[in-house]
Amino acid sequence: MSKVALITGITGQDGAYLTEYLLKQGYTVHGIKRRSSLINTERIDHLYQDPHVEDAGFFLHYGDMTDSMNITRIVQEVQPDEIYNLAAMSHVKVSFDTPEYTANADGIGTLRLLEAVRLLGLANKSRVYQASTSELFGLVQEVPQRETTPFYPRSPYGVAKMYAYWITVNYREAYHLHASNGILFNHESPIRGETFLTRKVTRALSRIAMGVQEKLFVGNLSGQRDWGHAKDYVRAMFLIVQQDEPSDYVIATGVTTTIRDFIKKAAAEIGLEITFTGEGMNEKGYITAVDEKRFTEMVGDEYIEGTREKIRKKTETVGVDAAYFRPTEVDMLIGDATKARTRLGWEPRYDLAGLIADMMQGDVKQVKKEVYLKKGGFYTPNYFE
Ligand code: NAP
Ligand code: G4F
Repeated sequence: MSKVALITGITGQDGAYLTEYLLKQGYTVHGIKRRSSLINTERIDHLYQDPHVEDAGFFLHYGDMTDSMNITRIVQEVQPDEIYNLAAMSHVKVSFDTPEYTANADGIGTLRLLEAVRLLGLANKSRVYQASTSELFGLVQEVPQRETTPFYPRSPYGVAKMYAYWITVNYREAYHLHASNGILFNHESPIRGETFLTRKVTRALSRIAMGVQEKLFVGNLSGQRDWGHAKDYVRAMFLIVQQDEPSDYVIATGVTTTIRDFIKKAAAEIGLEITFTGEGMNEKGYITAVDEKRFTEMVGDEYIEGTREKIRKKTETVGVDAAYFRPTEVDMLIGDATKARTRLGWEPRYDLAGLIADMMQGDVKQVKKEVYLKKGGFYTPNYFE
């Protein structure tokens, strides 16, 4: 009999990679998706299996973390061996706009799931993974951050996730659930949501290179993040759940990079040199050189003249827009994953260069498709956020 996993947040970045990983391990996977007015299962469509087929191993259920009865019913129906609670309103900036909803879905939602396991008498059967976050460290009290570093969240999202972290620990201690927190630092990929910083950058640079976007607007350029690849991080989730004893683990690369440097590195991946001048709101980024061989290989020679012109005319390519500042910011994150390395034997396979290469390739391909459609006279949306 294959093991049964239930994944909340299955339509998200991590949900998609984890589903793929677990299916490869022979698991039967059940996922909770929200009803939306348009189909939003793009990240998992390649994994879809017709439920009418006899040996189907992948099932989707409608649900929402704000609905206790729904969560309880699904847990009862699925009787999972492992539950990965990945569902969340996961955008830090948006959490300032929707603080109550964020607390409900990200904080109380975790309680709903744990309580379902307890009330259904599944405490000895269903292991729980809780998607905790480096946002818990917020105004960092120690560098680098490890499992023992005190928390100081800096957003409604961070505070909601702090509740979720501690309620997971409490259910472990009170009811002996095999419940663990993965304190994951930022992890990205070609299927990262388009409004998170890395994807916004790789997508915008690809569009700028091919002449379908003029400029990239960002907020705080000096923030620092410890960025890893989501594929490595879902492997860590799985390893955490397989341990005999539940525990909490920091998952990070141990390397931190400023947003400014991320932009420069992503541009360099396609042969563009970006130079920043000025400070604060007046900081601006310009394309100052092009490695034409690299650019031709990665993007195509038909776009080189447009790039040369941007260099000649000193076109502003990156600008700062205060709309992207947060009321309270997390300035710097860098994780120490020694516990995960020693106890789980987990090591990231991607470094930042590998992550950027993967993301830039993904977005150049996407934008080529966009350009192709535009040339064919079809409408393509812009999606600026
Ligand atoms: P994501 O791409 O934003 O995916 C979030 C998922 O949660 C989506 O499937 C979303 O559904 C679902 N969801 C949101 N609200 C829900 C609700 N009320 N009920 C049911 N489902 C809901 O996030 P991710 O990057 O994959 O991250 C996965 C988890 O890890 C999240 O809990 C996040 O907070 C946490 N985390 C992420 C990182 C990171 O760097 N990626 C780091 C640390 C922790 P829709 O598709 O319908 O929106
Ligand atoms: O990509 P971000 O929005 O990610 P953030 O805020 O670090 O949160 C992500 O990682 C957390 C783990 O630490 C997760 F828990 C959370 O769910 C999410 O996945 O922003 C990264 C940095 C911030 O300092 C932000 O202020 O980039 C800065 N930034 C500058 N300009 C921007 C922008 N962020 C976004 N999203 N958009 C901008 O234009």
